[in-house]
Amino acid sequence: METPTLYAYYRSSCSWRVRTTLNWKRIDYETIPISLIKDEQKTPEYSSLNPLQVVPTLKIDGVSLTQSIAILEYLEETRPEKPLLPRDPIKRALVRSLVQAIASDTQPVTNLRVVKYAGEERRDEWLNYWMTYAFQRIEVQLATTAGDYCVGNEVTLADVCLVPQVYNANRVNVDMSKFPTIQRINNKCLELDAFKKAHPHRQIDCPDELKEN
Ligand SMILES: N[C@@H](CCC(=O)N[C@@H](CS)C(=O)NCC(=O)O)C(=O)O
Repeated sequence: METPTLYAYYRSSCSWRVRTTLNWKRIDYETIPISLIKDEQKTPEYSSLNPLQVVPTLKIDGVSLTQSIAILEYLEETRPEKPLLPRDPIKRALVRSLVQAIASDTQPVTNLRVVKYAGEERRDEWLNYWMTYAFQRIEVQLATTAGDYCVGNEVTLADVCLVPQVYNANRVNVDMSKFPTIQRINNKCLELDAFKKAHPHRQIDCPDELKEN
């Protein structure tokens, strides 16, 4: 079987979700960096793989898959070992609710093209506002679902989505002391190899000044 190829940007939270899931499920893959700073997501070559002109794209099983959550669900359905969705339908719904709170309600308003349109001079204030807003609500939701991780004591897709969002929040100085549950879960996930290996600072396209081993 051909090795899957992930088209990704080191700092993209959506790319990080896919990296963590591939690592968690012990799927070997190659990375092809797509620089969002250089607008490489808009080149004709890349657009032919991903007409949405965003990262990530995962080439796997003879197809190019787009949309990180669709990719995570595909990996879960085709590689069910080391599951990231609970068996219990209620818990699954709780996981998917948190996934959407991050992937559908939070990341889109903090995305590069949205921030550019809102105005570069407002960038950090805009990002800080929307991530603080989201975390205030997610922290309350986690009070009813969390154990060691977002939903109970097993790692799920909710954790996979939460960790990159916390990294982004830290970049714009969101006051994370207001969100103790989110912080605790984030720190616990970052002790796990799958999350550590997927960290932006360990990617081949990470600039030298940020790179970690
Ligand atoms: N819903 C998409 C969002 C993809 C997305 O917005 N990716 C960002 C990086 S996290 C991107 O490529 N942004 C480029 C741009 O806005 O031009 C997914 O989950 O894959």
